[in-house]
Amino acid sequence: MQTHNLGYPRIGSNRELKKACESYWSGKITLHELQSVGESIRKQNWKLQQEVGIDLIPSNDFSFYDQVLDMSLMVGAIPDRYHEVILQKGNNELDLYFAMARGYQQNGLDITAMEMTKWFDTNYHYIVPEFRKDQQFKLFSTKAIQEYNEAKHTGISTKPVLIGPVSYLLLGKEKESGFDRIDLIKNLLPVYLEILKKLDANHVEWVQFDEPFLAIELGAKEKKALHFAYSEIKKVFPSLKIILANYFDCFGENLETALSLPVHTLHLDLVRCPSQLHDILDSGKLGGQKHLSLGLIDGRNIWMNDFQKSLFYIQKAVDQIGSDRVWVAPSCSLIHSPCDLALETNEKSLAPQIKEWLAFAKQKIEEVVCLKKLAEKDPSLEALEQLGQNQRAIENRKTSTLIHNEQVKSRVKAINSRDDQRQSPFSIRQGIQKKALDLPLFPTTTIGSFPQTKEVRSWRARFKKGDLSREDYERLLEDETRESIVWQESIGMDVLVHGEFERNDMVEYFGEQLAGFAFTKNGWVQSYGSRCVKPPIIYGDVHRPAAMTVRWSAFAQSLTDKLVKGMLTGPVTILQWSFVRNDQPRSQTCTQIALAIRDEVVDLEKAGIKVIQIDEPAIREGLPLRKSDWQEYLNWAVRAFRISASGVKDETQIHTHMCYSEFNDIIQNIADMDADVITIECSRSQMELLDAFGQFNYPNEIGPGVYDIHSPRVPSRAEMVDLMEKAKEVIPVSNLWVNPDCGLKTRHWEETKKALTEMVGAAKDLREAMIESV
Ligand code: THG
Ligand code: ZN
Repeated sequence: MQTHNLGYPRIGSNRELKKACESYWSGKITLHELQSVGESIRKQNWKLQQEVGIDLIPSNDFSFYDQVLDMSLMVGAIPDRYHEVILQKGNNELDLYFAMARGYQQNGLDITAMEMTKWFDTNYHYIVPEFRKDQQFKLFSTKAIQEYNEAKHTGISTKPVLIGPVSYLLLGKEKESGFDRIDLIKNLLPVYLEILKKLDANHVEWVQFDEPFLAIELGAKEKKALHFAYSEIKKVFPSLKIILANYFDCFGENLETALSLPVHTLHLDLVRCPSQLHDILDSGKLGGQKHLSLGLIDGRNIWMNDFQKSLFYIQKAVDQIGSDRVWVAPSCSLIHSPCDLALETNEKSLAPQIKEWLAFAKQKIEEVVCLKKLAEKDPSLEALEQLGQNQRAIENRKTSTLIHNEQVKSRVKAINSRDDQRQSPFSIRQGIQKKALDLPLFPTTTIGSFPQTKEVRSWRARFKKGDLSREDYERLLEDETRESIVWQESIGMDVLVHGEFERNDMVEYFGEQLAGFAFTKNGWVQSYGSRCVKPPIIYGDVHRPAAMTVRWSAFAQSLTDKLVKGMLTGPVTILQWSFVRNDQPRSQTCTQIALAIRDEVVDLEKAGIKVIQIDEPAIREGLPLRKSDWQEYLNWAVRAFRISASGVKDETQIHTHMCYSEFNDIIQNIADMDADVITIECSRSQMELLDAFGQFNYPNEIGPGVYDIHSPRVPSRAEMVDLMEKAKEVIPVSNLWVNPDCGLKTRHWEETKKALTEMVGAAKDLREAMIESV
């Protein structure tokens, strides 16, 4: 039996890489200094895994920005618009790479970044490869080979990790019509062979190919491409040992395809799909050669492994195929885990009793090694002791009084069919709200957050450190809020927001105030590029001990006669962006959060807030990978939102907000959420998205984002009028709102003020045009 790891977090346990990249981008350190930070992180990760005792350690799992972009650079899939950058930057590969990731505005060039999208059902975003009809590939960057050699110099023979050629193509996007990107496999494969040839020349023994699309329904063409690619590789490199990794779900209907590929080892995610071990062993199709890598340690969550359960699976595999053909591993790459639990020493945010139940990346690889030791014939006393400790912690978690709250459980049980219904249907509510709120046509609003300036961040940092008293901190926040309210009034905004200056992350902020949540000081996980999130940990039954946002919303409302919108994060998004307990179904946890948010909504209404937004940007990304599992998820997710929104009177207007377009396939479910108003992102797709809403006859009100907040560019009044004119063609005028397409937290005040002033002007123009046309 052997152990291996699929990938180690590269951001650094103190976010060294994030800091180095951002310093390099702002010109504070040199390229050379950045390179040496990368080198030191790689070395540390290799050494750490070696010391823990991992048999086969990955390389090329490091990345300065994203592993898919790394692959694009390796196979030379560089969109034409970056050729100017190559000319300016000579052969500086990393600057080209960052230009592709972040765009390039220098020396008279203004080149847009490549698109970014979610990596399967994670909160990690990758850079989408762009393909053209006549796409050519050629070996460009030799990163995988360099890193393999670098590790070898430190005395470690690593296993380079590459995104498999089929998944790499499927991850990309066709940038023109008239071809199917999977057909590019013939062009692409020779470059993969070239990479392998160079690795082979350096005596590589193992290569890991990630083909996570094996967890999703594949067509005949994709299956054929898999056969083609891996047969060719086998032909050219008959003795190369390939580990083919699938993760995040079952092989399912792709199992036969996977079993028929000429690879040395298949990696299975036994956390997401434990039943597949049985399916494979009993299929009779594994043959007498193939090895199995058992992904037993959860790479997507922070809970300690249940050794006894894992040993059961290991034993089963060993019994049937023999110990020599079994690997023990994490379920997927550990980039989705925080780095090191040992850094969490603050007992206030993470109680020692809870910490005892957790494992971060470093602890997870220790678990992998410990499982191997325990599965050996005569485990050492030390290993047995660890097993005992593990069992005690698992038992203690099952029975802990910290987790279970009977009141919460019985409240969930008592939910009835009226609790997820507003008092009247929308058609009636709309009239009541029009009267109660007295808004003009094309009402203007924003999504909630205003710029979080350096000052605002520094107040919070000082307050958290204890360098600023609570009174002083709150006074500063009140001043900032007052200023924002006065300014919104001055430009004639219709529905104001308080600005959310008191908040850090939109999930963390609520997690910090809800019972059943714990948090870390340093549990960072990469979200995209240098950006990280610190997901809260939901360990127990969730409830809301006290009002969370009422103080700030009520304060803001007290400053103005205009409407101030209350701002909440919805239950599905809180669930999706947290580490969720694994001892009950996610739907159960989501319902508990929904009740807590419902309490907040009701309290906001009591405090005189008449418009309340419950953000659900993550509802789409929570979709299971396989379409056949969608409906079940959508049923409970939509119900959770409705529970959170339905405790109020008809005249209270509930808004929701979603980012990232692509709603076409779930539009019925979005309508079923029954929010009175939905604001959506669609300025980048020039209102294409609205066609879906129009064709569907979306019944409720909509605010199609009229400008892209992801760029500092100030949009003109005329172009926003234009976009709304397009919206008018598909949505009734009485249902339309005017707003930007997302929160303004990451923008600066200067461009925010200009853009919103233009936006309010655009709404005015639209109203005047309506009067003239009567
Ligand atoms: N919160 C959470 N998850 C998310 C988002 C979020 N996932 C999807 C999307 N938004 C990801 N986008 C971002 C955008 C910015 C940052 C992180 C994820 C970001 N992070 C700061 C950083 O890395 O410097 C740290 C934030 C902090 O100090 O708390 O800017 O909004 N949960
Ligand atoms: Zn958004």
